[in-house]
Amino acid sequence: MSTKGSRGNDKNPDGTSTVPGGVEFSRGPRAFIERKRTATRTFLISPEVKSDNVSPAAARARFEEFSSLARSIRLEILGHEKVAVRTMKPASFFGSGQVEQMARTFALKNVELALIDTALTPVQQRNLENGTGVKILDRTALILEIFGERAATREGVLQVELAHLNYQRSRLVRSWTHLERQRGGFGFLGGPGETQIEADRRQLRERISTLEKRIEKIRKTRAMQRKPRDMVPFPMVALVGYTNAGKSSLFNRLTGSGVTARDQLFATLDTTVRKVDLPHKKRIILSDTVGFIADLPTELIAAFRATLEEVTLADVILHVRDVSNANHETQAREVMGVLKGLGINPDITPIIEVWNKIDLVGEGELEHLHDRSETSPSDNVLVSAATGQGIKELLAKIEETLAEGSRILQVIVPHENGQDASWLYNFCEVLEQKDPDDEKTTYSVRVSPRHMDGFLKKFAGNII
Ligand SMILES: Nc1nc2c(ncn2[C@@H]2O[C@H](COP(=O)(O)OP(=O)(O)OP(=O)(O)O)[C@@H](O)[C@H]2O)c(=O)[nH]1
Ligand SMILES: [Mg+2]
Repeated sequence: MSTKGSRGNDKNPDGTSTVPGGVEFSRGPRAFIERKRTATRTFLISPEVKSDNVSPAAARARFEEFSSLARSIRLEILGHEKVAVRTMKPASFFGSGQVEQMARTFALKNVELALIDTALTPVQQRNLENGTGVKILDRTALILEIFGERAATREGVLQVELAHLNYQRSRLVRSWTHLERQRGGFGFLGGPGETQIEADRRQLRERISTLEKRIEKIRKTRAMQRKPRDMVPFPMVALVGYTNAGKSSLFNRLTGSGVTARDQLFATLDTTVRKVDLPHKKRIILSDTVGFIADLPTELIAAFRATLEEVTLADVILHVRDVSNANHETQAREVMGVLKGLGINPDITPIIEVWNKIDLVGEGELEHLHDRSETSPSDNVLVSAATGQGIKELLAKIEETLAEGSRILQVIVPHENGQDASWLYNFCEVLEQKDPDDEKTTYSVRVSPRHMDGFLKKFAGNII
């Protein structure tokens, strides 16, 4: 955050410029947390809202998770407290007594930043900053911050920046007021004029639109690269799941590669794809991608659409669950919610649940999981990416699922319809090309359920 009174286009000494809200307008992803030599002195607050009716175990898991989130970037954590909230106050989220108490604690510990595990409205954020005297960030901002630190590829960096800007756009007014206070204004100077805010809005909009165009360009290039000729005929299988569930470990186990897998939230941001041979030599393209989390900011999901394309285009989805985590049921629901938001319909794209980390659960619990798996309506395979247990069964299940849903059809394509033949190569598995003559070729293709509609629209009259 810049505390200089610089407006819109002023350049900072490091070549970045300051934008509305006092946030650096650099080329990299936005940072809400000041980059400085010493780690920011930070205090964590986990509000427990009574009306949310969260079980004690789930509240504990959420508390731990928030702590891990905050610890995954460079901050000096001075404390972490639960604060019981009877009814959420629209003005400041917490009651006034609680805000005063926080102000005392923060002053005593010389806190610079408080992270609150909830989504705050801009008004609540401002009032809390005024009431406690420290900078306040909510869960959304923290997650955006983590993504900002992790983003390594060009696409990742652009996507995170886009998400940051969209988040900021809704907070433009707040940010200005906040900045005024930081400048030590006495109030009589007045806030920025409407014209200035409008100008800043326009500047943000322009930057957002530039970013969207750049991301789209990268996405198109990637879509072309994703389908080199030797990969085209193979079905796509995507790993999805809560962050830290073991997607990358499983990816490595299945493909023999070495993508980063570590005990860290959001270790993976970018998508990796590799070929894998199934037991009967059928080949698939497997993709590893970014993990999900409870209350994943909508700005991030929107910005990461390009990265998540492997998931939306998949023929089969592997939903990896860490069954050794006490909260795995809630996590699974969150993941299904995000998938739904991405437009994935389990009736069209089959989902196999991969119950991972069984090496960490006790014998009794394992038995219980086996029972549950047998009675549950979903397709589940119990595995351990760490020991390799269950991997053979998983591969067999993928093969079975791919075969189940698809149909093999013969279709005649007149040569004048060259694009129709490329459509078959792009969206079906071409098993055979036969009987070519001067005018036409017959194709034998395997069509997955998700492409059946498109296939019938194009070829209904030419099926033999
Ligand atoms: N004991 C055990 N640990 C596992 C297993 N699978 C993954 N892990 C560990 O769990 C942690 C997270 O694994 P990752 O593979 O990075 O998880 P991820 O789902 O890719 O996580 P993000 O990329 O952060 O979303 C790592 O420390 C792994 O070593 C397993 O089957 N058993
Ligand atoms: Mg990963």
